[in-house]
Amino acid sequence: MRKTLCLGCALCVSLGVAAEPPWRLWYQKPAEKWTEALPIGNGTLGAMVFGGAPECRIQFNEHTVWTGFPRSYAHTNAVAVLPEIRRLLFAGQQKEAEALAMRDFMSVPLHQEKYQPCGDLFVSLTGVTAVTNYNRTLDLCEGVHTVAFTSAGVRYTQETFASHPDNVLVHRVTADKPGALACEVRLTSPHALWRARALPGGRLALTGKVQTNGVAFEAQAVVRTEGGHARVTVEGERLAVSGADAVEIRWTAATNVKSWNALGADPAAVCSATLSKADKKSYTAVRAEHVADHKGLFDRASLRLPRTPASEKPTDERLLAFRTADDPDFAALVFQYGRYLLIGCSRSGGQPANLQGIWNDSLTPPWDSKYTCNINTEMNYWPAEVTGLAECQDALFAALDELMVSGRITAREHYGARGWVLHHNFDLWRGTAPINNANHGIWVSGSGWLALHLWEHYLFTQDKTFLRERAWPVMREAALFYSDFLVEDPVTHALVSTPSNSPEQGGLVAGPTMDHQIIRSLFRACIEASALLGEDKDLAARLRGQVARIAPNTIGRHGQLQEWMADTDDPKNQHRHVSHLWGVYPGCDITWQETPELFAAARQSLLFRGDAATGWSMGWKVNLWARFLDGDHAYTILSNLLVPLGTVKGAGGMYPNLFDAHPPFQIDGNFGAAAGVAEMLVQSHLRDASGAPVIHLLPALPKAWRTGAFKGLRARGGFVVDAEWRESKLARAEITSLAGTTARVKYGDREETITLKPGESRRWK
Ligand code: FUC
Repeated sequence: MRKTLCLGCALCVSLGVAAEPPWRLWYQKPAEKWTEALPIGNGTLGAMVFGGAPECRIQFNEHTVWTGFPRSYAHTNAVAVLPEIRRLLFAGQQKEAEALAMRDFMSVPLHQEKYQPCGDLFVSLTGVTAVTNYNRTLDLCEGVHTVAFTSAGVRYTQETFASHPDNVLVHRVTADKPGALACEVRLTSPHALWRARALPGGRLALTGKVQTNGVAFEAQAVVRTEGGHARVTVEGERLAVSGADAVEIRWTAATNVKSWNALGADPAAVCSATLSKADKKSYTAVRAEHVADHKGLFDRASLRLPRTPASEKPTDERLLAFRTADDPDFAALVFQYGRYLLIGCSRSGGQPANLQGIWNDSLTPPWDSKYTCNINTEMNYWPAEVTGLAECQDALFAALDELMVSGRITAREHYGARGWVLHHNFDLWRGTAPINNANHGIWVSGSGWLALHLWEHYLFTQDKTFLRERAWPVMREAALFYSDFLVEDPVTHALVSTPSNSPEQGGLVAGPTMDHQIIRSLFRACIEASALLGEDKDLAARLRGQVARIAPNTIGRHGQLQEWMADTDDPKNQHRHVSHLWGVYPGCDITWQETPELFAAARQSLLFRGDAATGWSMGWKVNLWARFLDGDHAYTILSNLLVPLGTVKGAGGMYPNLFDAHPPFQIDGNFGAAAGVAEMLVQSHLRDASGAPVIHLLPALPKAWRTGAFKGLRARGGFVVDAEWRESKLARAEITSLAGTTARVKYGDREETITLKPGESRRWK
């Protein structure tokens, strides 16, 4: 792995700008609301640190605390009504088709389950009253949250972090006066069924159940003290510490979930084993291993944009001022925060990032804090490859293996098809059937879209072993489903996807544009993968025959890209979903190079949809405007996202902790924004005539970013790209190959083909 340097190196010196700023969120008062608290996470445990004084609340999550239990959601023999639903749709009887589908075709049960909070750790400092010189900071580089304040002449410091190597949450309080530290520590839970115990030996345990026949959880904490006179006593359900120089609380949590389809694990045993392993290590060792692990991912990419006096403000004030201040560097902070959040909520061995990542304090979270796959889950992973966090997709890829198993049953029972299918949601129990409502729940492209994430991982890394062993089985069976599922449209004779919908627009139809773009892209990827691997030639031949027959993208009477087969788009429709633009981003079914007329029509559709929208929709539009090579428009939308919620009429924004506001909090907008910043700086989705990726440097640089530099962005073909620019012109770029392949490098009108050996770099001036 190539070593990445911080930008405080030669790059910045040559730019005449200061070293890379400290990537941090910081505040001068404790959090009162959850959306002011700051997130830490290791992919299996997540926590929100409030940083209060005298009492600090740390609300925490464990990734498998969900309502429900293992079950199949497939509707046995739903396929019996499929021909009639299709017939009704082709006959223009949408309402009848939806009514029939609601009756006989939907998931059983109709709704999926909810992601749940686990508990809260409270640390109350004794003797702390009036507080001065208060500061709380989340250091994104180290992944450590710090609170410091003074009370009664004593300076208190608290450090909190989530260690991935040790799977523990750690909170350490120190006082600068020996023996001055006294506190009470307790664990609680918002669930109805829970119990906490304090045990001799500085131990706390919390046990609980989400429901009697479902998930049972346990959290265990160990309280360690420093200082010769420190004492820890049991006070009811609490532990009381006195006379300490420092107090450290390490805690972990686990559930009885063995896997998506089995309960029966022993959470107490898992917690004890985790804590006793960590117990052998000093605080310094646990912290150092955590920081090294976190930096190993975080330091891979960096971005430097012009800093101004506004950049120095506390984060909440900076957010409030962004609209009127000159603060281009705020976008760099949001870019790095997006990367930080992905590291915190999606790691190997954990569940993938849900609608709130891994952070949720509510028993009834919005949209159940589950997985919505008609945009949100995919958007969560948009920054992964391009910003050097490919490993964070491991959790998603593991879930795909499981979804494939449950999705095979749905493919069979609902469509009589081979392969696997996922509709617009899944949960911990890997429900894949259509939920909620026929008009938007029957949408068959979740599996196709997510399978393309595996293909993209191959394109970015050129890892053929991954392609063969991980990607191909999932892609192949996803394609197999659509190959069986597509039917001929009686009017155009094209192959169409039916029944389905253009996400949350226009109800159940035959042939939404988005589906065709996704299925076409998946088929093309499978044809290429089959040739690369020398496997499944017959399937590839069949897909080749079908791909040419899938209903094409078409331009409608308003000059727009049609969202459906019929030219029924309403130019006044400003709905948040822009599904038919999938082919522009994240797909590349429509490009300025290959399909300029469709590209122009897609641009027109985006203009009709407008700028203001929910958080994630603006995140998508930043990426789309970057693909339309319009950096200023991308920046306008990004700027509408980087403001306090409520600033732009009808739009999302951010909470004081820079969580994206749909509203309410939904993490996809954070990831859409981070990916959008990267997409403005480098693109690599096009290919040249030989099939080599085109690395397009600064394709959508906004005027607001006159000067800047980035390091470590990734391009397809296995390249790492660094660049700097001055007065809006590329000053220098360095392209390093990890895979030893060829690329066409493009900046403005200048193009050059480079072929590099693995590890070799090429400078561009
Ligand atoms: C879809 C979107 C909503 C929200 C939800 C989780 O229903 O239309 O805006 O993102 O998913």
